[in-house]
Amino acid sequence: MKIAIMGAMREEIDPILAALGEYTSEEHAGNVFYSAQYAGHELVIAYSKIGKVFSAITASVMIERFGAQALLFSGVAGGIGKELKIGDLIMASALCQHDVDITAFGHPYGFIPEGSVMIETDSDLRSLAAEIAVDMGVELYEGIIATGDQFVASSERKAWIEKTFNADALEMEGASVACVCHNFSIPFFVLRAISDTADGEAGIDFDAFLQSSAQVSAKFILEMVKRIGD
Ligand code: 4EZ
Repeated sequence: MKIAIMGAMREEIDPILAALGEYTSEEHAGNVFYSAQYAGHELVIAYSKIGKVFSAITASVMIERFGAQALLFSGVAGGIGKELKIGDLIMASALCQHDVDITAFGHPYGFIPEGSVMIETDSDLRSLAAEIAVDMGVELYEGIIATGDQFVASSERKAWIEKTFNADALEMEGASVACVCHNFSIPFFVLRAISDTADGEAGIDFDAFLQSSAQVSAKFILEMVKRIGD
């Protein structure tokens, strides 16, 4: 099976490339796409750059040009719920765009006509992840991830996102990648390790924990690749 692994930042895919050792690379549409064989699968790996637009381009290219049949996102996120600590893993049950606002027309926050506020991730990939978490002896949270083109570093904005979408974590690419995969009917999975808690300290924490949390997420994603199709 051809599996896409994507991150937003170089730091989010570097641990994956390091684990693979050997890969080829090819430039297209402003990204570098790495190809490798791993655990009996063909992989295409890339980081998109930050935000919904860049991540939508990258996911689309992975599917349309590279023939990805499933997509796994690995990266870091800001934690919302009190139980989520820096370094903890959360998989998205569903994702939404917290910065979409056409409420002037009576629509709910996050809604775009002919779309839906929430897009669910693939339930088979979620079940597989839950099994792997047990086997690895790591705690894996599951919840709603809210995406927007903002680095959230404010308790007020964070509280609004939690209240409005019942979200557990927030980041800047998940929902756009979900939208692409949903529209191409490609099963997808979004995993994030917490790098900060999206409050006044978020910038400082993010810089301090980006690498270590990205590594936690990448390690788990590689375990998933090993067990896809078992
Ligand atoms: C976006 N990613 C952060 C990119 C930050 C700095 C140059 C994840 C993330 C995040 N996104 C971690 N913490 C976040 C937060 N508090 N708000 C938004 O996906 C780029």
